[in-house]
Amino acid sequence: MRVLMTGAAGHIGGVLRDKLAGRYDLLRLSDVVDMPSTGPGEEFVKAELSDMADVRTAIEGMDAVVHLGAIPSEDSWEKILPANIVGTYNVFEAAREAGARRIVFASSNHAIGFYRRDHTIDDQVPQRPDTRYGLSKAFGEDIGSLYVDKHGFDVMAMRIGSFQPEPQDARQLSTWLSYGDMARLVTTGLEAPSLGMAIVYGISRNTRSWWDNRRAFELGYDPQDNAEDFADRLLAADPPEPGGRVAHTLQGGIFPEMEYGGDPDRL
Ligand code: 15L
Repeated sequence: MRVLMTGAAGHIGGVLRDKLAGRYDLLRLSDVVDMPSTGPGEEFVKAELSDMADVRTAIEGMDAVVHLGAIPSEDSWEKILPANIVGTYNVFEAAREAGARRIVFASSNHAIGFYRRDHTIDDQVPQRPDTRYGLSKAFGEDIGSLYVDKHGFDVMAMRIGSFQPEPQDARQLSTWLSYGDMARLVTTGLEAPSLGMAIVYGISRNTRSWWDNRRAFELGYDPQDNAEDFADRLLAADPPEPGGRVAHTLQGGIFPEMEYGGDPDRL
């Protein structure tokens, strides 16, 4: 299998390069910035995702795409629109043209960030984006659905929680995704016989998860890490969030609170 990874110079891309080394026939890396070196089985194609010609060149000859390239947090509409929305459209459309019908898409928990923490949600709930960034991730899930239905794609949209070497705060006891489990989830998306439109949660096997990840488990995802292993140390340093604030009540944390600042009990 020949795999294109967009956004390969980012945090997730760097970890996946390391974990996936040698697993596929070719790992083609793309990013808008130059990458200093490539390893065995890798090649680099520079691409600005909002430029369709660049994306066509990057995707030529590929069987599958791991689409990570995006602005990775909340930003202005002027930045989110070309990078995350036009860029994601271009990746799907160029993949259709090239016959690369499997896409593993880095969605985010911010596509559903307005759900309350006392509400466990699964892959079937309506999206509740919490920012322009979250809206762009909801768009990526929706274009995935369109290309599955209309063009027979297999798509996995990973609603990634908090991708860190270790959980950093009390919220991440629920949202943490370890480096190893990220690689396990991406390889599930690339290698499961059939996906259809699979929405999964990008989290480790966290005891305090707010997300019912049965769809990922059905596909074969077998996470090995659990944020609970860090709970004692973390909670001693960072006591449980008290509620009363939007950021402490809703799943998206600080994101739904941005430009809102209202009463969490209205939600
Ligand atoms: C994300 O989607 C962001 O890329 C990351 O920076 C974190 O904010 C993460 O979500 C999170 O919710 O912890």
